[in-house]
Amino acid sequence: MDKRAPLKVVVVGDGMVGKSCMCKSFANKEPYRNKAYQPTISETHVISVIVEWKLFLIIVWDTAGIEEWEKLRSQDYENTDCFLCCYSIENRTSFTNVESKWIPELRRYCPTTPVIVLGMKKDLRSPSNSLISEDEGRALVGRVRAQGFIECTSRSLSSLEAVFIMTVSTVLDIKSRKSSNRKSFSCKIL
Ligand SMILES: Nc1nc2c(ncn2[C@@H]2O[C@H](COP(=O)(O)OP(=O)(O)O)[C@@H](O)[C@H]2O)c(=O)[nH]1
Ligand SMILES: [Mg+2]
Repeated sequence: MDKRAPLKVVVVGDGMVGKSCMCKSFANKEPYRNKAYQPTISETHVISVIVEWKLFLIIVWDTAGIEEWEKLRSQDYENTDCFLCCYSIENRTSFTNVESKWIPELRRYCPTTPVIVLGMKKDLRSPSNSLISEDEGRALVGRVRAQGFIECTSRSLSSLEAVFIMTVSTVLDIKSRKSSNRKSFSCKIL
């Protein structure tokens, strides 16, 4: 196995959308089961994922979603390889905040760093409810020009694995495209 530096991935989005459950479930390789809600200040997890038969390590930074803490959050953004910008499919405010708050904040600090939008808690969708649809998610992603979109649930490790495979693939893809002109896309805060 060749040695490569771990990727830095920062997870943002409104509080209660499921960011911490996703990070903890995938780091511990244990799907989420109902547990008491624990607010996060800032926490990191090391996770591993195999892409194209190679092992990648990712340091995942789980941030606090509280509005007044933007200054604190943005200190975590430096040298980020990819952002995961989360909403919950059962919370429309968290969905609209992706476009009105989170993406503008990420672009302000890190204009060239890739962003993948995640529709969380997809286990809650059923034929009888009218939660935010996958098509609405895709339309949002087109408007904000994010690099990727996927719906997931912390109740299924395979759905979380798909998130981190997409993350690594996005970073590798952009790295290989940018290496020709030697421009860095990871976040530098000046
Ligand atoms: N149904 C469902 N509930 C979830 C899922 N992930 C988290 N939750 C619930 O959402 C609450 C908030 O999750 P948490 O990860 O702490 O959200 P955060 O504030 O974004 O970090 C948890 O206590 C769970 O009850 C999920 O994938 N499916
Ligand atoms: Mg949290």
